[in-house]
Amino acid sequence: MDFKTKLHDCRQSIEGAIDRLMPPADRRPRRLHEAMRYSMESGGKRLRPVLLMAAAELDGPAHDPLPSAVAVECIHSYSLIHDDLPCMDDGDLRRGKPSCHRQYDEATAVLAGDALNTQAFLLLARHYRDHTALAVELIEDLATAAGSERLVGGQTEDIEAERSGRCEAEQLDFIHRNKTAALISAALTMGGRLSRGGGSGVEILREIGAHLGIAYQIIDDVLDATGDTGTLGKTAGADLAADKATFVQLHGVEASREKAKQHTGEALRFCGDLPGDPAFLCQLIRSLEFRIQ
Ligand code: GRG
Repeated sequence: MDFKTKLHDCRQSIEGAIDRLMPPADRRPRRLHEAMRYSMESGGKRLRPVLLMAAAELDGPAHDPLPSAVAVECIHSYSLIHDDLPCMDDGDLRRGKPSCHRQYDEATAVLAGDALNTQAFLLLARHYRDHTALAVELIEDLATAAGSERLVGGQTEDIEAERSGRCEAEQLDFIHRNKTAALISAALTMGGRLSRGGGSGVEILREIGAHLGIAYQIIDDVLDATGDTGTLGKTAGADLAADKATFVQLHGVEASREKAKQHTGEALRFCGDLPGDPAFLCQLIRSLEFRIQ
């Protein structure tokens, strides 16, 4: 099967699982569940769940990876909802649509984010309860990546840097490693744990995620500086307008592209050490270097 078809099929199965595993929109309290689904179903690229599925199929999945894939997307969606809030980045547009607090209201958006955060761990506990050690490892991977030293920590330093108007290369690196790369790495390690090899490649997958996450963030910065709002589905030039420290602001567009290429190359080099067949994962990594949104 060619890469595009495989990617399309993979996304379809993730969309189907989101529909099955999220609380119905008409369940009480209705507005909250509608807002959760609004954000989960508003057409993101599904990068993290697709990476999880690709890692799970390295030696063939031993356990159903879809509940884990949805759990990772729940954390991602919650982080985007909260990032768009007026007290954070104050974003009006997400994936070409009004951001959650614009579509509903601020309180509903905060609560929808909170509920997606807990929904992630509920899915892991519920779907892997018969494999206790696996369930605990998955929960630990995701909680670590989403926690105060990683996703939330990265976001915290991002806000601090913006408020102080100062951001050195070391702090920008901390922000990228934690705000962006941590969840990408967790998606890969969780996928590895669900594959038949039972996580024999987990440490390699963690390294791949670290490089891929940095490359992904740098490309995101380049797109913010060079893309247009229609293509990106969010306000282009927002980082520059907010005078936000980004890789592009510190190093310029060309050096940023070169850095993204280096990290992509490192991620691909680590793929060579993985057990099983990493062909789909390698194709995914290559495709991300040339993404347009
Ligand atoms: C509020 C705890 C908390 C964290 C927010 C996710 C985030 C941290 C901030 C969003 C801003 C940003 C540029 C984050 C870097 C990660 C990133 C590139 C997010 C966008 O992910 P995509 O491109 O989005 O996978 P889609 O819409 O395709 O899901």
